[in-house]
Amino acid sequence: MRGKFITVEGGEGAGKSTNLEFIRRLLESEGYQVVFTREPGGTTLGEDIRELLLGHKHTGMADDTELLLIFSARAEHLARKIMPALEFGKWVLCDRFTDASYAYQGGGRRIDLERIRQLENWVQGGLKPDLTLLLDLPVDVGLTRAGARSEPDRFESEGMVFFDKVRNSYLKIAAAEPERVKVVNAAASLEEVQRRIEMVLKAFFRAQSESQ
Ligand code: Z5A
Repeated sequence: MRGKFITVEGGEGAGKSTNLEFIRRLLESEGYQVVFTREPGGTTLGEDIRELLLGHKHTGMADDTELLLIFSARAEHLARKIMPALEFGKWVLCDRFTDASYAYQGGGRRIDLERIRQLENWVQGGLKPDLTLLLDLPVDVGLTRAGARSEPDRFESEGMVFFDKVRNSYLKIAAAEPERVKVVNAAASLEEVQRRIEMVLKAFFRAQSESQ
């Protein structure tokens, strides 16, 4: 049986890295084989593209270039890693996916959403995550958390207005697809965030076993 595809999304400092390991352990404790990966990246070629996107060598790259690089990395990721794993029955846990393109390139950079949809259809051919956890928190809280870390990358160097647009885009996606996208209040304590994540995942596991 085909595996399930779970993605985790959120703005700056939302706690994706902090919670991904927790999610992986929950999936493994249910007996699923998990492939853990990220975007942009996930393959050798994809990680090279990630360096181009996040590094400061190409500051000021055209918005369309950015979008096309992201979807190039995604095409490679799907062909080499995600699809083979799902077809083998493994569960794929991915740190960001196409919702991030709608939020950052669509919302943040104001690229026409229809263009993004065309690329999504071309590259993914109908594949969507089965479940997306959206870690949501006010932009200023996230930036304060993220600010405590190392040198900002090319995206992290954007300002409040950009991240507000990103957050609003993510929330619009969640409102449009409530079955797939589950919003978790990431401004809460880590214990509370993980309690909510666990509730969402347990409900998802139950739905899987009922549908078998
Ligand atoms: N991007 C794009 O534009 N388009 C696309 O299609 C895709 C991506 C796929 C790389 O993402 C960039 O790519 C991203 C968008 C763009 N740009 N940005 N920015 P990334 O996922 O690698 O980078 P990131 O968003 O900066 O994620 P991160 O660095 O891994 O941050 P995080 O995972 O959200 O946060 P964290 O490191 O887990 O937590 C931040 C701090 O908060 C840390 O000190 C934690 O200990 C603390 N924390 C976490 N949770 C809590 C709670 N609950 N309470 C208190 N403190 C907490």
